[in-house]
Amino acid sequence: MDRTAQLTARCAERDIAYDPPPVPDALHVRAARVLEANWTGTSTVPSRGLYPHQWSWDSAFIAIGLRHLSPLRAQTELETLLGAQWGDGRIPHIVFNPSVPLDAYFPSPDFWRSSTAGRAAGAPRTVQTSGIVQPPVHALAAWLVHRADPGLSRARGFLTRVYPRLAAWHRYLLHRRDLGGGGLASVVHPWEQGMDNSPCWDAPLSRITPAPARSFRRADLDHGAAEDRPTDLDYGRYVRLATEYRDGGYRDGLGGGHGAGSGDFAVEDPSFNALLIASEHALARIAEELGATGRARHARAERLTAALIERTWDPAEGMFFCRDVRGGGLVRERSVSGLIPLLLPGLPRDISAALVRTTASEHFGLGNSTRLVPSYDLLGEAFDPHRYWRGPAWFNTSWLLERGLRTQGEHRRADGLREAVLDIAQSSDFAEYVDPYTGEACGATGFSWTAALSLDLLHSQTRTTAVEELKGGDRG
Ligand code: 9WN
Repeated sequence: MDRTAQLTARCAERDIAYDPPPVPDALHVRAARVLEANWTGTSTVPSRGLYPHQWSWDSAFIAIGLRHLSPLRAQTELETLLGAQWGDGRIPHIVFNPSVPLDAYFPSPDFWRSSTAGRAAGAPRTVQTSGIVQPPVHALAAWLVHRADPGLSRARGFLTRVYPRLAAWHRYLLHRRDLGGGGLASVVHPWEQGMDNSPCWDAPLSRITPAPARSFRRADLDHGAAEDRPTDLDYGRYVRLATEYRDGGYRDGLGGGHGAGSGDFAVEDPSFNALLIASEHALARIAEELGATGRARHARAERLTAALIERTWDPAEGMFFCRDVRGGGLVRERSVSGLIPLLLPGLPRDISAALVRTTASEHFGLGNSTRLVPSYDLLGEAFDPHRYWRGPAWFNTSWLLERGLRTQGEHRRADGLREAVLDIAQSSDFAEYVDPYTGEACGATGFSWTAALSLDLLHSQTRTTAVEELKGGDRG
């Protein structure tokens, strides 16, 4: 008989009710353990084996969950990342841990050579980083982390210190990365958007000559099954683009010379820009908390929402699509990226209703054929339920969709998605990604953002949304 049963029996003998102490939720305990195991002292690795450094958007998602365990650690997570910001405002997609052997991850610091090749762009001297970026979830994360413990945040001057860096980051994206000239930010490498081998990149990438396979050695295949990962051909193209960007001094813009930023691959992606808009709303709230006005930033967020609709919304398909800035035109591949604008409070009613219908349609199966929304169209020619971003469901996109459905008032659908996330996170041992039909684990387990975002859903009131927290007053 366990201790609770013994105490219950003893109390029953004396005719008194036994009121057991609150038992911490098993999911909470297990998720906290994952984040503890992946904590390095100043930041959290996405996964001990596969990704042994700090990643940019991973850290933002991780901080959003960590705030429920330790607001101080959540602040530190973001401050460590921002400490590696470049002079031109970019936040690098990887901050390398110098104590990790070079061959543990490819491309390693000696490939990126940030402190030399990135000198003109203001790369830091003392820390080695990559030279590309990832989606701007950071201001949103900083605001949510502040809200978890405003007293601690104010005492440490957290927002005062991060605000100028976050503002410079958004300036970089809005000015240096407006490669299409329509007000949106472009990504210049598939790794920048974070959904590395999404079928959305197939057409724009087909213009890139792959680097020879013998010129590099992949480290990811030491940890993951080849059939769950991008192909060698994909990697050849990733390496070519990154090499050219580096050899061009990580310069951005159309101006002459070589470099990915100057030409070959430039795409306006709906989720990258939706996250920029949500983060711009968050920056407005941060400015207000610091005693300034957030009006100009809220207005900019509204203008960006209008630009996103104008440049990437397809009313006939009820979907946002990527815009291939170099090839011209929309890339008509349905990716989960095109559903993420659900997060935006300023979305016109007809667009949000159509987007919800698409999420529940046979292409994504929310609430019917799938357990979690796939990364890519179930009916698409390239769909593969196990290959990375070509079909599997991911937990960061599930969290964004859950928050997005609530933003649009779709609480019943959001409740179902929340339940599925919590259930599958636990049963898959916090997998990196899962089969969207069965929830079977793929890639790494003990994956940090899976643990962090499950914690956030567990702790967040189901009727509030990340974006509501942006609009509401300070309840801290
Ligand atoms: C390249 C760390 C990162 C995530 C990305 C995911 C994967 C890297 C890789 O892992 O990308 O940045 O080596 O495959 O696609 O979204 O941030 O978890």
